[in-house]
Amino acid sequence: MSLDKKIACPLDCFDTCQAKSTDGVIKGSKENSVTNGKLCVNFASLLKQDNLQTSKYEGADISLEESLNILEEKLKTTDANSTLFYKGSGNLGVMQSAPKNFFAKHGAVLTKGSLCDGGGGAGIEANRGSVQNPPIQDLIDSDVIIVWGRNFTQTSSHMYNLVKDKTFITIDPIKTDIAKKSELHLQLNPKTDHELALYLTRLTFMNRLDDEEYLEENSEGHDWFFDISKNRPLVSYEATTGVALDDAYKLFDIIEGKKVSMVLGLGVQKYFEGAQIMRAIDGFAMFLGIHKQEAGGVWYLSDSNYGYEKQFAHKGKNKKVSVASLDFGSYDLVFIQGANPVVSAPNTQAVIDGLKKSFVVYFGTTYNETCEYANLIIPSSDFLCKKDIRLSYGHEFIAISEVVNEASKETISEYDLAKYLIEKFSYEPLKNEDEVLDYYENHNVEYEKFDTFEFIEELEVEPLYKNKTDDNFYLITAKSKNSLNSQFNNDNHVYLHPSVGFGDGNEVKISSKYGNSQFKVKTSVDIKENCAFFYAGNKYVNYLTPNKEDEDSFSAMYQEVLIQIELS
Ligand SMILES: Nc1nc2c(c(=O)[nH]1)N[C@H]1C(S)=C(S)[C@@H](COP(=O)(O)OP(=O)(O)OC[C@H]3O[C@@H](n4cnc5c(=O)[nH]c(N)nc54)[C@H](O)[C@@H]3O)O[C@H]1N2
Ligand SMILES: Nc1nc2c(c(=O)[nH]1)N[C@H]1C(S)=C(S)[C@@H](COP(=O)(O)OP(=O)(O)OC[C@H]3O[C@@H](n4cnc5c(=O)[nH]c(N)nc54)[C@H](O)[C@@H]3O)O[C@H]1N2
Ligand code: SF4
Ligand SMILES: [Mo]
Repeated sequence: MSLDKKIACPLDCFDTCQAKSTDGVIKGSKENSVTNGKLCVNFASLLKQDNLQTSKYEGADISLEESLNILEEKLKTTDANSTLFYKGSGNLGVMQSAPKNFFAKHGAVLTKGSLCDGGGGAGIEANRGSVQNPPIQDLIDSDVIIVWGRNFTQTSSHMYNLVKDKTFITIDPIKTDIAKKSELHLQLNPKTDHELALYLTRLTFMNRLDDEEYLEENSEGHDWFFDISKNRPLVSYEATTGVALDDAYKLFDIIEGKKVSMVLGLGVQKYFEGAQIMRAIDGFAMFLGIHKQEAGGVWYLSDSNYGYEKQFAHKGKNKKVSVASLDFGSYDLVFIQGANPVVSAPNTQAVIDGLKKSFVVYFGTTYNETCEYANLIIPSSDFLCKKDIRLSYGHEFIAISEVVNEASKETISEYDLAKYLIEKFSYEPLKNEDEVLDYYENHNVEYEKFDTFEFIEELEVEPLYKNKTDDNFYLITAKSKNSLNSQFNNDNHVYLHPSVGFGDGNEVKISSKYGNSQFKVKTSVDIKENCAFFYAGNKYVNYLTPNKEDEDSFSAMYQEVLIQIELS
């Protein structure tokens, strides 16, 4: 008789799929209603991937034992204040947090903020106290879904599958796949989402769709928020957002009397004032009464740890630096786990210059671009060899991983590496692995609607369009179906609308005030004329992006930039 083993997809993705292995054959689980028996192309790539099998020191193969000795020695001879722990999201299992426990106890410098959803999360938290998604059934039970700054069909294909027959409205500068399936596409100018939210709030009032009594009882500051929306004539909103009044009215024709959901993504918040922009959008949703319905609601990247006690938490007085603006070069020892900052972090040139100045330890599963600058490489055991649990930022289900394959003796899991170091330094031991996993498996988190919704009462957002000329472009990046951030199949093209004067195959030099790089052009009518589009994971796009933090959450703001394009 065959025995199924559970496998959680470890990839950084809303869907958090549950797979299973039966006699060595891996398939999506049918018991998990979001996975519903299917896995995706990125999971297939993950299974086929060439994983690191040997440690390397200054380019030469060494044994795991030797590499751990070098690591220990380096940690002992380097001032903890000059040691940086940097963790990415290559694997989102809960056990990935074990090494941070060691580095926290060691007194190393840690990071704060995010390369991902930080600004938007700070905005929702300011409005509602926490970033939690409603139960997935509420999405399934809604009639109309407004997809706002999210590449819904690509970045959460399983969640999309559950609702694919609904009526969609998409708000995105790019004609994405979901925009093409939508009854209405508002192809707004980048970084005008807060203005569109105010414009729509105004129209909500004009259409008498707001509920004064509900707002009085459940929120604070709605009158202020409404006042801001009244400060400008509708035609001025039309001009800056690029959304015609007729189209804005259409939105209300579609949603009137319907149960409405909003599915929000990263696109709206990749800017300096990302939190304020998100507060305005979420404020519009509240003004419209989305939270008062028995179905529907607002979905973003929820805080997947919400309601859980962090099992590897250590309360230390560690210095924390912004992940968006840190300088690798100011540390003597940099430990990088599950990340590829040379491609994924902002300002690639600054990342490379910094890494060259310090002793870099890379702990990961694959040889990526960052490994080129690593002095020591330690191979992590791959996900099929590790016990783990994945919490989800898309929906409320968790996924479980059992050990399917035996790990090679030359690789080590995150938990075992942390345990090893903690023993060597005689720090307080980690919680037992099974105890940690049991906790997550058995702890239920309920969705709690907010107590009081706090509207943003003043908005101060510096528009990018102020400095936009006919000669420069907005920079847009979005995830690709065939890659997971910098993992798997990278596409290094720049995509431009055919009307802007560059042809397919043209070689161009693109520059911003942060740097420049060469790209090959592909044209597409799906790209708004004033935008240059790149897939996340493009090896060169982050030469152009700012290594600066947003105003609220120490997080990256990849799109707070205008770029110039010339033939090279
Ligand atoms: N296949 C696949 N799935 C993934 C990932 C992957 O790499 N590949 N990555 C995972 C990760 S790490 C994350 S964080 C999530 C993110 O998933 P999403 O939230 O979908 O993030 P993005 O694809 O970055 O951007 C979403 C959309 O925002 C639009 N956009 C850009 N600028 C603006 C703007 O100013 N206003 C508006 N309204 N829209 C704008 C873009 O055109 C894009 O369609 O996806 C996860 N899922
Ligand atoms: N311009 C631009 N830049 C972006 C984005 C964007 O939209 N535009 N998106 C941003 C977002 S949303 C995110 S989340 C970040 C992601 O940025 P990162 O967190 O740096 O993610 P990746 O670049 O995918 O690199 C992950 C690495 O983790 C390693 N890995 C995989 N599995 C394991 C494991 O089990 N253990 C260990 N130790 N290592 C493992 C792999 O070798 C892989 O190279 O990128 C951000 N960068
Ligand atoms: S959709 Fe996301 S969670 Fe599901 S298998 Fe693909 S990458 Fe993994
Ligand atoms: Mo992300």
